[in-house]
Amino acid sequence: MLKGENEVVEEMSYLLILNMDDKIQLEERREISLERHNLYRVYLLNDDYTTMDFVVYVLMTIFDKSKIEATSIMLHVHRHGKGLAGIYTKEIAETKVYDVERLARINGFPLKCIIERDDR
Ligand code: TYC
Repeated sequence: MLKGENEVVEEMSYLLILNMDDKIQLEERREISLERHNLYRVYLLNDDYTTMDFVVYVLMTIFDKSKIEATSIMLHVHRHGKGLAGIYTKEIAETKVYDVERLARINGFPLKCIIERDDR
């Protein structure tokens, strides 16, 4: 298996062929066609100063959540310290973190988020 940004996964597959003379032939195939993209989890972190309304606004505008979903994620972060905002490719996850923290600073809040590799 080759490791990198886009992991290439080697797969074996087997094809059963019924020949004209009724003989069954087994064909082995090695495939290196499956590309698995590395994904990253973006978490929001709790703090004592960012308002609940602002966190809901961030989740709706930057993470495309509905008001109900955003409120539920915000309350989870408030109670447990950390909550999943979304799962993205590396570049998009990094952009989300940048956008959240820039919007927070502009509005005078210390809201932070972190990225964790999603290795399921
Ligand atoms: N704990 C904040 C408050 O009581 C609300 C909050 C929720 C802040 C989620 C950050 O990621 C956060 N105002």
